[in-house]
Amino acid sequence: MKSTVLGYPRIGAQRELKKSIENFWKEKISEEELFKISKDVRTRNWIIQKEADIDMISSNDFSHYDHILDMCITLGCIPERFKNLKGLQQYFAMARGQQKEGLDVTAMEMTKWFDSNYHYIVPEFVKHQEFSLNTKKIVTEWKEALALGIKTKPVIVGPITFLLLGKEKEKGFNRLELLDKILPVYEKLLKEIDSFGVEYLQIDEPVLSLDLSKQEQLAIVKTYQHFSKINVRLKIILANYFDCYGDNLDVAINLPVDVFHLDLVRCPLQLDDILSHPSFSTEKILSLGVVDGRNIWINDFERSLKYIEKVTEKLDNQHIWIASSCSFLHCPYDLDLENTNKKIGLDVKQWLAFSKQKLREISTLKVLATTPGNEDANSIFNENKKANQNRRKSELIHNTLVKERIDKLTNSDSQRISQFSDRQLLQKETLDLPLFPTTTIGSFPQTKKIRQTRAKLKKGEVTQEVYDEFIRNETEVTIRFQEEVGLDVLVHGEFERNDMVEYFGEQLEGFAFTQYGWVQSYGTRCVKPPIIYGDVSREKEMTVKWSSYAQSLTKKPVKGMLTGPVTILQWSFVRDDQPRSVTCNQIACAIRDEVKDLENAGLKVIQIDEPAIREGLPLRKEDWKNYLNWAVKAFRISSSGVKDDTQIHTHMCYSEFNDIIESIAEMDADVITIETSRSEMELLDAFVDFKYPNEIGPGVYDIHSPRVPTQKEIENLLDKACDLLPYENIWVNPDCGLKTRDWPETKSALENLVKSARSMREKMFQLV
Ligand code: THG
Ligand code: ZN
Repeated sequence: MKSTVLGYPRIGAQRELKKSIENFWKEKISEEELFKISKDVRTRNWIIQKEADIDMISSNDFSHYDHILDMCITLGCIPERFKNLKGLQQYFAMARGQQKEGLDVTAMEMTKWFDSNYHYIVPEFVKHQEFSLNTKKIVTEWKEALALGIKTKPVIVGPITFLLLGKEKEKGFNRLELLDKILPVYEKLLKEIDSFGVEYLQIDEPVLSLDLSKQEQLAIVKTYQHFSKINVRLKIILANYFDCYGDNLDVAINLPVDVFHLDLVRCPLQLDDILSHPSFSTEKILSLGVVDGRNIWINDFERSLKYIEKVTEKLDNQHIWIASSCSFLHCPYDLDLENTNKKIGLDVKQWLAFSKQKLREISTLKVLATTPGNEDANSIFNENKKANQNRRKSELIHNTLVKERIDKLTNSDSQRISQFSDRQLLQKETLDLPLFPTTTIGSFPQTKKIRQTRAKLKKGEVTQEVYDEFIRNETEVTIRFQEEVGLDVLVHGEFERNDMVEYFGEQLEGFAFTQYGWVQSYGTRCVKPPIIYGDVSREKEMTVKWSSYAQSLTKKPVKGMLTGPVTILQWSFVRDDQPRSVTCNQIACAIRDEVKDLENAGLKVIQIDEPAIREGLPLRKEDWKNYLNWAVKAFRISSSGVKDDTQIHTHMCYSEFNDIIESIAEMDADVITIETSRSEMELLDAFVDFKYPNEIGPGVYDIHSPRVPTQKEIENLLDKACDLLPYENIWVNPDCGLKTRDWPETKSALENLVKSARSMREKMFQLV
C-alpha cells in the first residue's frame, strides 16, 4: 500500500511566491531572485510531504502562474502573437498580456477550472497548429527533488483534457483533430522522462468527470493505447477527479494504465461500480481518493476505512493506494498557522484540516489499514472519531429561528411585484439615465496603502476611527473621480472590503474565517474562503454605512454592492452535513434583509453579484436542472423584496452563458453586466439567440490586464453589441471590478469608456 497526493498548493505557506512574482513584475526583484524563491517553495512542499510519510510525492505540480499555461509551454502550443518573446517574459505575456517595450499583445483567455474557484489559461488552437516538446520545467523539478532524495511522480495534464479545455481560434476544424499531432509530442515526453528514471507519471484527465461524446471517448482510448505501446518502463497513473467516471467508466476501466485514481469524496458510489465491473482487474492499482482536496473538514476515518476494507477484499495491499481526492491546490496550507480567536474558535478548529494536516490523514489511514495494531495511529483514530461525533451534536451549528424562516418561505418571497417591462418604465423615470448608461462593476483599485491600513487596523496599529476616516476619504475621492470622468451610476469603491465573499462572511453568523487560509484563484491572486460551519443569519446591517455615505456625497445614483447567495456559497468552504441548497437559502434570506435596508437608506440601484452561478453547475448535465432551480430561486429570494423602481443589477464573469441563459433570464435582474471583452463579445451570442429581454452591460474591456483599451476598441465592441441587441438596453461598463488595477490605467481606461459611450449616443441621435 502506498500513500499519495495528487498535487500540493504552490503559492507558498506565507504567499511567498505570490509576493515575489508581483515584485518581479514591478521589476523590484530579478528573475534569479524569483527563481530562488520558487525553488524554496517547491523544496518546502516536498519536505513537508516527505516528513508526513507520503510515499508518492508529485513534481511539476508547481507553477509560476497556471499549470495549463505550463502545459502550453511544454507542448509548444504558443500563439503566434507571443512568438517573438522568450522565457518568463513570454510566459507572463501569455498570462497577462503585455503593453511595453514596443509590444501590445493581449493575454490569452482565462476561465474556471471545472466547478472550482481556480482559473486556468485557455489553450489556443489554430487549424494548422504545430506542437513541439519542451521538458525543461518537468526535468528541472524532477532533478531538484531527486537532489533532496525524493523520487517524485511528475504530474502532467493529459492530451484529451488539454485539447478539450482549449479553444479553436479559427473556424473550420475541431480541436480533437489535433490529437494525431499532439500524441507524438507526448510520446517524446514520456520517453524523455523515462530516460531519467521516472517510475510513475500522473496524467490528469479530469474531463472524464464530464459528459463525453462517443468521439471524445474514442480519443481517450486511442491516446492511452498509444501510450501503452511506447517502449518505456514508467508506469502511468490515470487521474480523474471532481466527479464519477460515470458513463465514461466502461471506457476508462479498460484503459491500459497501471494506476486508476478515483475521487471517492465527490463520488463514493463508484467504488461498488468499479469493484463489480466485468472489466475490473486485480492487476491494476486502485488509487483511492478518500481525503477531500476541495474542502477543509477533517476526514471521517471510520468511513474511509470502510472503503479501504471493501477494496482489500478484492485487491492485495500492493494494489491499493490511499490518496487525496484531487490536488490540494484548492485547500489552504496549514491549519497550525491559525490562532484560535473569535474568528475560528477551538470548537471549530478541531473539525478542520488544511493541506498539511490532510497529508497526515492520508498516511495515518495507510497505517490503520496495514497495521491495525499501531498505537499512535489508533489514538489518532479515536481523536478523529470524537471530533466528528461532537461536530454532529454541536450546538454551535444549529439555529432554530433560521431553520423556521427557511421552512416558511413561499413563492411570493421570490417574486418581484411587477414584471420587468413595467419596472423598466418606472426605473427610467426614477433614475433618469442617458442612453448607453455608464457604470463600473463595483470595486476601485485596492492600493497598497489601503491594504496596509487594513492590516494595521487588524493588528491594532490604527484605531477604528482613524481607519474609518481613511476609508471615508478614499470613498469621497473616488466619488469625485467618477463624477469628473463622467460616469452615470457611481459606486463607493469598496475600500472597506477585503474580498467580496470574505467581507460578508465576516459579518454573518455561522461563518468562521482564517488568517492565512489563502487559496490560489488565478496567477498570483488568492482568496481566503470563509468557512460555513453552522446555520447562517445576519445580526446587523453589513454595507449600509458606506453605501449611504457615498450616496450622501453626490446627486448621481450610487449602486449598493452585495454578493449574491450562490456566490457566497460557492466561494466558501461549505458544510458537508446538509444540502448546499439549504445553506444557500439561509444566505439568501440574510442578503434579502440587507437589500431592503439599502433601499430604505435611499439607494435606488443595488447590485447583487453572482459571478459564481455558472461554476456551481454540477459537472454532469443530468444534475443541472435541480441545481439551477434552487440557485435561481435563492437569487430571487435575495433580490425580490424591493419596490419596482429600485433597480436590481447582477454581475457575472468567466462564464459561457449558452447553456444556462434561460436560468439567467429567470433570475430577472433588471440589469446584468457580464464579462465579454476577452472573447470579443462572443459571449453575447447566448443573450442574442435567446432574445434576452432585460438590460445588459457587456463588458467592454478586460480588467485583468493593465493594458488600457482605446476609445476606438471600446466603440468597436459597442458597435458589435448594438448589432446584436436592442441599443436601448445596453449599458457600458468594464468586464469586472477594478480592484486589481492601478489608478493611472483605471483613469485612462474609464475616460476612454465614457468617451465611447458619448460617441455612441451621438451616433444614435444621428440615426434617429
Ligand atoms: N473573490 C472570491 N473569488 C473570486 C473573486 C473574488 N473568484 C473569481 C474572481 N473574483 C477571481 N478574481 C480575483 C481577483 C482579485 C483577487 C482575488 C481573486 C485579489 N486577491 C488579493 C491578492 O491575491 O492579492 C487578496 C485580497 C486581499 O488582500 O484580501 O485581489 O473577488 N472569493
Ligand atoms: Zn466579475
